[in-house]
Amino acid sequence: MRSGDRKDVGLTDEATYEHVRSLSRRGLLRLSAGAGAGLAAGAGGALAAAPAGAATGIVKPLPPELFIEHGTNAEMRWEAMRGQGLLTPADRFFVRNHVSTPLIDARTWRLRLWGSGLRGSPGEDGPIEFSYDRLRRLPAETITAFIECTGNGRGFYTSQQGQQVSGTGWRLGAVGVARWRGVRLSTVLRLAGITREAVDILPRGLDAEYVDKGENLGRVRRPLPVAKALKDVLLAYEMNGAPLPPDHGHPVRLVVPSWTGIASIKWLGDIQVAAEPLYSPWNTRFYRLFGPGYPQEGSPPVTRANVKSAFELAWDATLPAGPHVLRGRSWSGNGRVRRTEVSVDGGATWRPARVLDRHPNPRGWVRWEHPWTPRAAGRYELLARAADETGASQPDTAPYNTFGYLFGAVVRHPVTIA
Ligand SMILES: Nc1nc2c(c(=O)[nH]1)N[C@H]1C(S)=C(S)[C@@H](COP(=O)(O)O)O[C@H]1N2
Ligand SMILES: [Mo]
Repeated sequence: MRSGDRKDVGLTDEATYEHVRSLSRRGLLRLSAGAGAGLAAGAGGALAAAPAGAATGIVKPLPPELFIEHGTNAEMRWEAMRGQGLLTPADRFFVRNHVSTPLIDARTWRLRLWGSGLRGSPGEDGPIEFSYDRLRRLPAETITAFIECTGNGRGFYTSQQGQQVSGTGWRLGAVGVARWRGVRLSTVLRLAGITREAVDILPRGLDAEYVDKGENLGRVRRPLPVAKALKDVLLAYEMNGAPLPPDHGHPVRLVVPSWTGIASIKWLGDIQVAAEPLYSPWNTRFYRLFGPGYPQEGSPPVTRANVKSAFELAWDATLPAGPHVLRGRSWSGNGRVRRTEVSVDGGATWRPARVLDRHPNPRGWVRWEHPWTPRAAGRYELLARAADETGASQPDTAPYNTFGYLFGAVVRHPVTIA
């Protein structure tokens, strides 16, 4: 479907998103009586308990030189990207699990689409199901895109700004770039008979129900506006040329380019397609900005990732004296990174870094380097700050929000010259 059908008037920015949702809410209230059968769809595949890493629930090995464990999550150490190409290999890609990695058999797995925003295919009654084989026979597309947790960098609210926030205290390693291959979500939505009245979809994972402080919130699911769903979202079954690994959503996950990681639902089981706005704890209670300066119900749901930069260097690294080439990467959910600057003196002076990627991928990251010959032994703070094609750049401090989302400020990276 051409996105023109639904006038793609920047529906992917938060304010417009919220506006359109409230309009359709008003228009559709009268239609939604009796729409309470919302959670009718069951699990779409056989589940087995993963022989997961003892405490984390993550299947792949988490060698300490590549990862920092945080409860059920694992953060990539940035020195693990040094010497790598554009992509983050799956063996070091961060994992963010609300619960734990399920093992799903692709042969019995089904993706089910249902809801008031579908007309249904001719001759089909009720929900429409796609097997793994059927998805793989549909036209395939490959994209290179980052996935980044909304809370990436959260730890710096506390360590750099002295603020208390709740959530995993990531440094900058909750991001990775991969080559994803799959079917466009728009292809599948069209085959399922999406109507012009559809406003939101609700993709839901097959991982176990998420219990938050004793309260069962059900399976991980987060509404996505139809405009974004039809624009550039992929139902991915491959990562970097291999079948999706269990921890990253096998057999099929969403990849929602440029938006923060929670949109990219893993272990996809079903997708509700609705002619009315949809809600779940993941777009009401979480993944909005709360705190002073925000309304009681929070900001509109977080959508795009913000601008960030990281050095491919251990945290608190000790380096020998002598000439070095500092390397790093910058990325933004707003589009292409235009420039990155580096400071080796704690932010007193800045020099442009040399960007290595001639044609930056607006959904990926750019690599850059900066030669550095420290004058003396001792402690240094290295800083990198980027600006993207919209002019957005990295401030000295990140505006506070209670969950510590979207830490976009310049990170002060300590190193010692021996
Ligand atoms: N089903 C399901 N999907 C999910 C999650 C989850 O816990 N369950 N976590 C989300 C979050 S918060 C992030 S940041 C990304 C992380 O993707 P990755 O583990 O492949 O890096 O997956 C998203 N999709
Ligand atoms: Mo996340």
